[in-house]
Parts: sequence; C-alpha cells; structure tokens
Amino acid sequence: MKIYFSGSIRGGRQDAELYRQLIDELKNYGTVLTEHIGAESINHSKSDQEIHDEDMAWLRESEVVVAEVTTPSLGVGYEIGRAVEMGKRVICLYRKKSNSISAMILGCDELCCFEYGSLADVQKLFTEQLTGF
Ligand code: 6IA
Repeated sequence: MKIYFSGSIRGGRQDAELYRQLIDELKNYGTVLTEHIGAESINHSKSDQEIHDEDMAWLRESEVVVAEVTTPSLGVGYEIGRAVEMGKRVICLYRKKSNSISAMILGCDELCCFEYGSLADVQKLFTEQLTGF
C-alpha cells in the first residue's frame, strides 16, 4: 500500500520528531511516499513549483493519506482538500487538547478524524484502520 503522510513544514516544525515516529509506524503497513516530512532537515534546493508538482504526483499515486493536523499548515489543509476531491481515503490525526483544529477538517464527513494521546493510541488506530486495507 502506498501511503502519503502529510505534516506541517512552513506551518512550523515543532512536531517533526512526532512525524518521524508516525512515519515509522506507517512503514509497517506499506511504503510511505513522503518520508522526508519526518526528516530533521528539509531539502531547500527545489522550487515551490517543483515541490507542489512532485507532491501532487505522490498524492495521486497514494492509496491512503494520513495527515497530522495538530500544527495548522496551509499545505496540509490543501493536500487534504485535494485528496478528498481525488476520492482518496484520508485519515486526520490530532493530539488531545488541541482546540484549534479547523471546522473544515473536523466538520468534513469524508475524512476520518481521530484524537490521540500517545503513540500507543496511534499504533492501535493504525492496526484498526490500515490492516487489510
Ligand atoms: O504549508 P506547509 O509548508 O506547512 O505544508 C506542508 C505540506 O506541504 C507537507 O505535507 C508537504 O507534503 C508539502 N510540502 C511543503 N513544503 C514542502 C517541501 N519543501 N518538500 C516537500 N513537501 C513539501 C519545503 C522546503 C521549504 C521549507 C524551503
């Protein structure tokens, strides 16, 4: 299974280590096309258009999209919206006590949104949501 992981970059990198842990978990279920989202340093050599077009190609290629939406990010919101329009299955994760998740995410019934407290919660969730998919 090809998985597109989406997480904040210019929206703020404070959760980068968490993204890396989520990506490591996702690798138990398939190929993560966007492993760089969890990297310590992001490659700055590409133009914005190259980044956009490459990401859209990976998004089209993916079978499931997993987005960590706790840190608000225009790019993550854009990817979620495009993925919904492409008819992809989209799982949005956010940490407990986040009170700023957009209504456009929580209110969209085409998304599967889950609140989590620990990595163990996410492991259970991925088992339920991604096994045999
Ligand atoms: O608005 P944001 O930058 O927070 O959007 C983050 C989302 O857009 C991620 O899920 C990525 O898939 C995508 N994205 C944004 N920037 C990049 C990037 N390099 N490389 C790959 N995907 C990206 C940006 C480098 C930049 C800091 C100079």
